[in-house]
Amino acid sequence: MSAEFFPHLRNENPKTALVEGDQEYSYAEVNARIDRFATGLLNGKADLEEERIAFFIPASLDYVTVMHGVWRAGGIAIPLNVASAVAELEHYLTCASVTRMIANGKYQESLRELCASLNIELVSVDDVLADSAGALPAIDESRRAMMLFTSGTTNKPKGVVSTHKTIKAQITTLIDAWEWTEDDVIPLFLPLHHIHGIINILSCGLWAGATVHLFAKFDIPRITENVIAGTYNVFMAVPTIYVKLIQYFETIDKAQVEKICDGFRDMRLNISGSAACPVKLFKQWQKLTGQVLLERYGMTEIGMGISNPYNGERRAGCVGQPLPGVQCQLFDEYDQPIKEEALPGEIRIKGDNVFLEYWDNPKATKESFKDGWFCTGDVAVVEDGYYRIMGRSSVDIIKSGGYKLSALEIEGVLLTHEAIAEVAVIGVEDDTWGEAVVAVIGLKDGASLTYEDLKSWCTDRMSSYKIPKAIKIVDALPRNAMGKVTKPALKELL
Ligand code: MLC
Ligand code: AMP
Repeated sequence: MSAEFFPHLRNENPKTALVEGDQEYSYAEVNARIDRFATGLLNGKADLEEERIAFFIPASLDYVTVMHGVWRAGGIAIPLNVASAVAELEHYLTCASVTRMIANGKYQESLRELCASLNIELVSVDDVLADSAGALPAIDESRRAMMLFTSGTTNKPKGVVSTHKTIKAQITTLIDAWEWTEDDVIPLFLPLHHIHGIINILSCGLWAGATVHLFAKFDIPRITENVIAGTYNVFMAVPTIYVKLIQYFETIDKAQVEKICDGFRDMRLNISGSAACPVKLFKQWQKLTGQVLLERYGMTEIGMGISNPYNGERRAGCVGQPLPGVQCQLFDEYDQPIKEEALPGEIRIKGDNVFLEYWDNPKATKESFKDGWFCTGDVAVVEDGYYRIMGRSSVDIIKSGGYKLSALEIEGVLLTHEAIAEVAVIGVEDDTWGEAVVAVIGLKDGASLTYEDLKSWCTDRMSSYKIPKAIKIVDALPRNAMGKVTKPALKELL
């Protein structure tokens, strides 16, 4: 990879890059370890030639080592969700034709059977690390670098492939727009299989020469302790995190709340994104902490597209304006660009920030572009120069806790339950999660089902955030004259 990538990751740089528990790692240490890992991956080869290497590792030095090691050795990095049910992983591994899987300890154990059945080599980070760094290939930035899985309007998630150039564009745009510097210190508690955690926090932080504090999960007491100590000056999260912080404030004493809020007040920037930030939440956060949340809009396929300004008016309920280098245009249902304000249309995006392709799926790739524009499926309107997101064009996409979920994927799993004859999954507005997953179920003749039974049945089959939070048993799902289930009508049943 060229030296222009992650310029602070150098052997001579003593600055702290990562903090993990009470361990600190300098850029020099991280860099040397990445080189050793890349060397071990190559194991004598000159270049991995886009071999797909998956990893099942929580936020840690090892995660960073593997991601960058794969990049430097010429592979495609596939970070997997460590909160996935193992049953969910088979699709990712087969879809991407993964040949090697990196996982440590208990994570490795949980994958042993699956990897053996798919003929995937399962190794730990230590197994791969070479004793010293060897020669690494020069990687052209047009080459594929990363594959992230995203749910869509189809049953199974698709692999979104970005190149080194895509990743560079996504990172450098944000570094300029949000004025990242080496002095920044940021906590990272979001999952590391999505761009919010990977690009906006971890990669921007490391590219800028900042310090990133790694947490395996959103550990409110530890994170707020550091907020009080003034450790962080930047904070980025999904709206649910701000809701959970406010809920936490209601459970602790007032003096402590004030200290935490003062810690936030002293930061240079608080960002919300990945799902709509309700105006009520924006105002509550401002009242508590003095911070005017900077809301921005993005997507796995494009990185960040639209953002409120770092300097200037941050408008509640709006996502701001297209970021520099990102072309953004609203289109009507006849594929005509909308030139006037106040008329809603689909957001379409062009620019170096846009992904290359859906892996092994030329049909889906082709269908998602029109005249070179990537069609996001999100509907927005421009008002007084600012974009406001109105929703998605598909009811089958649910955003819950910042996760994009496919109703069809969840329905597909639920339909394998022996008691369920038919099912429709919908997202229902929820103060904490944005939307909560609800399943409307028709049972087989003579069958019965309790919510608790279904929840425990789901636990081995899907990640916790996909499990329906409520079910409604009906005699038959409402259908229109064409015999199709009408999801909006379902909401009225609840
Ligand atoms: C978890 N639970 C949910 C839930 N998720 N309940 C309803 N809806 C959900 N979505 C339940 C669990 O089942 C469990 O219940 C309890 O909450 C605690 O689970 P947990 O996993 O410990 O939850 P928590 O750690 O509090 O998770 C909340 C969260 C997490 C906000 C930290 O959802 C999260 O990390 N979200 C961020 C996802 C993200 O990064 N998205 C960005 C995608 S990129 P019980 O009953 O078992 O106790 C993107 C592009 C862009 O969107 O623009 O950025
Ligand atoms: P993902 O595919 O998981 O990357 O999720 C991307 C989707 O999240 C977008 O297509 C939007 O629907 C949604 N999203 C991201 N940011 C915002 C925001 N600020 N407001 C509303 N929706 C958002």
